Amino acid sequence: MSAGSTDMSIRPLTPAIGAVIEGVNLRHDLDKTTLDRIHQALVTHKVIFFPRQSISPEQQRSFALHFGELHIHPIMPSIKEAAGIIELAPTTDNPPGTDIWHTDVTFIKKPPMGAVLVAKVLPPCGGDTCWSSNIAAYNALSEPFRCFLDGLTALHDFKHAFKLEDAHGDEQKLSQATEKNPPVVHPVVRVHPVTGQKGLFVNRAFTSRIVELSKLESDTVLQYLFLHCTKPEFTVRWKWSVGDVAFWDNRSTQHYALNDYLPLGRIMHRAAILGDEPRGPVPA
Ligand SMILES: O=C(O)CCC(=O)C(=O)O
Ligand SMILES: [Fe+2]
Repeated sequence: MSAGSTDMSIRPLTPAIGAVIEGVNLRHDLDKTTLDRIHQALVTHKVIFFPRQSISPEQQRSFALHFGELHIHPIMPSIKEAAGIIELAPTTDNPPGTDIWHTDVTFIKKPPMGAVLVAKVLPPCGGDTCWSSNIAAYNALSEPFRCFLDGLTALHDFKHAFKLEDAHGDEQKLSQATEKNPPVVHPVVRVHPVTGQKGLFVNRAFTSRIVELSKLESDTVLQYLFLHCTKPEFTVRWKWSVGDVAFWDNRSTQHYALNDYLPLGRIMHRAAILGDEPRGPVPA
């Protein structure tokens, strides 16, 4: 069945980031107009929420594939029902690694343009997720500081974030993944490929070093930027219900999954959609 976009409504949650989309059924095949409107809402609001959709892994995969190929994670296996969908199901013995502000998979040359996350099992309360707009964060900086950052590049490193426990103690898997994913360089300020807006493109999980600065300068500037990006004015916080779907623009945001529910269970399914190579404001 095909679903049109006539009933689709978009309700912004904050001026900087986040909107709720209703009147669209992600279980159906969506027509081009609807998909275009969803993509436009994604770029404008940076994270969009579709409440209580309850889509299957196959439907999640089909929806995500409208926007690009899915990323296959080097150490997090796909679920058996759908290649490219990973399950996040932390336990006390295997706590989540996502309670840190991060942009997904920036350790590759062409990081995901976005990701689609579905809530499968939730604790009675807790387990919210926060997103932050890197564009709002950039715009709030002073002009001289923005100019300084515009000319810089930074290393993003798989091994900065992933440790042995993330590979379930499998040393070989981790060392192979580390070898296959050497550090990559991205601009510190990214020009959004759709809107041309500038946004910060560094994150605490993967950005290890600003290339053009001394180690001390780099550490100091990065610590400031990591903190600055999480100013509440740039953020939105989502309280999940089972079946909710979040779709974020991974080119212009970071996110943080609150780890406040263990030992209770929380299961999420994520599809990360491959994107383009980040471009900076100053030609390389
Ligand atoms: O569990 C969540 O809410 C988000 C986890 C996360 O960082 C991700 O799916 O990329
Ligand atoms: Fe993430």
